[in-house]
Amino acid sequence: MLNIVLFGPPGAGKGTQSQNIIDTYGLVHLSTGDLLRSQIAAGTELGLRAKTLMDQGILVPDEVVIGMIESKLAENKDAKGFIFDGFPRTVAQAQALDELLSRYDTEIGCMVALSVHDEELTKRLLLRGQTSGRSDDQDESLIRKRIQEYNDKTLPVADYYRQQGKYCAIDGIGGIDEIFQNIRDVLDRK
Ligand code: B4P
Repeated sequence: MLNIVLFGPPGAGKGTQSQNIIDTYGLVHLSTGDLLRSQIAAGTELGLRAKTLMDQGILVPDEVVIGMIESKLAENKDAKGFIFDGFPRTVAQAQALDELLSRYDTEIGCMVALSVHDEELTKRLLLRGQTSGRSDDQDESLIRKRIQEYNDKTLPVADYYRQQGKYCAIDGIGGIDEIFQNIRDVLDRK
């Protein structure tokens, strides 16, 4: 079983490269951003609470996203492996993920960390905001808040996996295919 954490700041290319990884390796894609947006679209109470936070560029509480991942793992017991996209975003989420995976006698094989500088992130997200309808991509100050939230709360997650020898850095600047080739080189060694 191959379980991957795809890591990086907002706009680093996680969603984009997840699609390439799923197509090539047949893993189940678990994106907490997508799961939260489907709760919002369905108008659930969880979705309404999440939307208020997401529209301010703030992370949703750990217990909410951990609960969503717990359910998805239970629904996909026969999966070949998982790609976690946008999760874990805090060290508490990373610790919870280890515990959840241990219930299935498995663990994270590697963290693929995409690095992209802030100016490029802002440019990509504003561009996506012109067509995606995502309210969190349309306001530059909100994008700055998301990047700040990433630096404050999410970056320590990289150290968590680095200490376990599972951290692989990938340059997230360049063509989508070129970046994917570099990810493949890492994953094919796993
Ligand atoms: P997410 O949905 O995870 O949004 P994101 O960080 O913007 O990443 P995304 O995957 O969408 O963007 P990508 O880099 O692929 O989270 C949204 C919000 O949900 C968070 O702010 C938070 O509030 C909440 N949330 C989610 N998970 C949470 C958790 N675990 N805990 C707490 N809260 C959570 O792509 C961006 C753009 O760049 C695309 O338009 C793409 O086409 C483009 N792009 C990609 N690669 C490129 C390249 N190589 N060159 C040029 N452009 C490229």
